[in-house]
Amino acid sequence: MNAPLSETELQQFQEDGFVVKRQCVSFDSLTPLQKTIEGLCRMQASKLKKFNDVAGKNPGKFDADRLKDFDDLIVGILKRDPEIFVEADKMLPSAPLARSFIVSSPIPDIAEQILNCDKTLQIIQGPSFIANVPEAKDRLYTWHAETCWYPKRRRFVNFWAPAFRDKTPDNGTMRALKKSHQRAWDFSEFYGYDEQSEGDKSYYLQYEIPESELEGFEDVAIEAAPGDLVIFDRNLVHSSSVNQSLSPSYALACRAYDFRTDLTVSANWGERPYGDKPSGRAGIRPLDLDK
Ligand SMILES: O=C(O)CCC(=O)C(=O)O
Ligand SMILES: [Fe+2]
Repeated sequence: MNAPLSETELQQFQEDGFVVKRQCVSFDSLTPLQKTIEGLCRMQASKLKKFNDVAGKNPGKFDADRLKDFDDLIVGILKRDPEIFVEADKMLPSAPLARSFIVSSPIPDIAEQILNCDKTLQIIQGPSFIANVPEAKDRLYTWHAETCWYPKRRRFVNFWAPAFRDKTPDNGTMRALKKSHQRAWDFSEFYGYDEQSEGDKSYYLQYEIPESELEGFEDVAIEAAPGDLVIFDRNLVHSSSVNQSLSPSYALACRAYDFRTDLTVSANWGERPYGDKPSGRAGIRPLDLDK
């Protein structure tokens, strides 16, 4: 295997907890992935009468000049019936062109280099498709680390790639706290994003590391373009940010696991002793004293 990350990139990943590898994902695999996402979303929408207006369009006709059509489809579905999108996103990793996207990307080679785990033993989750809609907060994450979501997994690495348009500090990019991967993090659990949405189950579940614990870290808003790949440590503290532009922005997220040292025989990477249980969970709320 040729080492896909240079010495400098690897060192940056190890020291900062993340690195952006520029222009290493081919557009030849991003375009079919976009068609797949569009196709799955239209297929889902076609099952509901209320989506007659969007479902009829031919997904095969997509091209980059029609990004606006793609935006309208995704935003329309998310605003009117997010479950349609959520289920399409669950289908995505099993779609053949999404598998090709992973296989033709440098993700397995980078995972081999970082985890020292041969590709025959890697398990790759994703891609999942993250849409950040202007001004919407229901699909955003507050400060968290992936270790809190995958507590039974000891060795894995995260990948995040802008899809179909640039990610900028303005349009809802990922933020990362430099060098925050060097310690373990505790967290509080709640649904919502801010004070107004606290407890609202139509918002994401958060495993939030309170801001009061995060003082002193350098906060980096990732600036990246389609083709770039962000590689980040399982312990790195990161968050979404509100999209203040007029167009949605998109990202693809994947994780590569080495299951060899895990203390479980389960294939479910998301196995966790806590979660989203209806009872016995007193005090599920943000614990940030500033809020
Ligand atoms: O893109 C985002 O909004 C957050 C992404 C994230 O938390 C992740 O990929 O782990
Ligand atoms: Fe995350």
